[in-house]
Amino acid sequence: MKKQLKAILIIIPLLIAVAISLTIILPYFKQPSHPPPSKGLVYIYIDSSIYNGLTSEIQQYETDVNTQGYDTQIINWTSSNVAILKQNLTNAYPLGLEGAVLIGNIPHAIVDIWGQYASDFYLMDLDGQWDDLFPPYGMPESHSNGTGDMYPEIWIGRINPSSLNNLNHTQAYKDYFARNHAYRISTLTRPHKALLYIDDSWSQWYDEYLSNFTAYTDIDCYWDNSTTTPTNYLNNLTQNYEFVHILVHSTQQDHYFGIGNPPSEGYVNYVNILNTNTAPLFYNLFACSACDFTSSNNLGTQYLFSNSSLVVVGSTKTGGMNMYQSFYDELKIGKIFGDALKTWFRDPNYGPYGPWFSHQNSMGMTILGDPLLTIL
Ligand SMILES: [Ca+2]
Ligand SMILES: [Ca+2]
Repeated sequence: MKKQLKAILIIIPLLIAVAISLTIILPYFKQPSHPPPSKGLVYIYIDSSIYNGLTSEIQQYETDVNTQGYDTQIINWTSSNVAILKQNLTNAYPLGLEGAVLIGNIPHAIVDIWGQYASDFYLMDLDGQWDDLFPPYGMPESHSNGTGDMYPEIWIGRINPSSLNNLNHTQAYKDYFARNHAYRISTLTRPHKALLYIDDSWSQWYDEYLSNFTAYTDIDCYWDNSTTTPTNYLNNLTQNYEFVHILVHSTQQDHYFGIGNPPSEGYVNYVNILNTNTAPLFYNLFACSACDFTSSNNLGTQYLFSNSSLVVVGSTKTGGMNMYQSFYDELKIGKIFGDALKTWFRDPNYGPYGPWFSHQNSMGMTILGDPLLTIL
């Protein structure tokens, strides 16, 4: 018995020691878990003249986009030639390019299709044909399928405060990237609530707009003609909304409320946006030319570099996103802004194959801000 007891007393600690050792050692022999497949490739172009001042911001941004699941490439860009930029994007498409973020003065195309305007759609449609047929050369007048189609293959977003003469550009970049990171790590948040603001010319269809705004269930909708005024709108911009969609007449620098020119209810201009303590994070401006980023102090850029703003969707020309369910259906399920806009372009009611009026209204669509963000 004594021998047996001795043996047990020796074996038990031995077994315990082996068990402890195995729990420490075994994990090292486990098959490494596979990382999730990449969501694709994102090119981050940065204007070489501002790169050195923003290296830590760009590094953080790239890390955040990697964390989101994308492969990235930072491209220190010097050329002012938009054709070279487009070739660069076209070359990357077979490598899995999903889209590009353009930071600073990265070239843009001017097209001459239903007016002359800056077109980021030109950079998004990589396999369609854009023909420059008539002088002045340098502005395509014709968009066709070519050997591909007229749909966008990739998305584009611009982060560039340089059209504004009323704030410090370096600080504007730093603030933008700080809040972009803050949003991504959930230290910048808003209640999941939206403002739908419909001025007089569109108010009769308010119920359709409201039903198309599918990304939100909690929506404050203003559509009564005498309620929708500059003062009321600016006051609403200080409220704690996550998203604002506005339908209002506009130029690059002024929203026109009411009817006529001068507008019966007055203006909201870029100075008003600059001086308002805006709270929302995201804007969709159905407001002609408000996102013409080539125009000094354009409204879209002013919204983007105000307070907490992260993304402004709008048009560089007349039009914008009129009916919009396909866009908001995508945002609702957590798609990024870039993909949501790409899907909207494929909606048979809008985009390049839609009826001519919707088609021409969609040609100037652009994203100011980070196209990789989601509302979820
Ligand atoms: Ca295409
Ligand atoms: Ca009104």
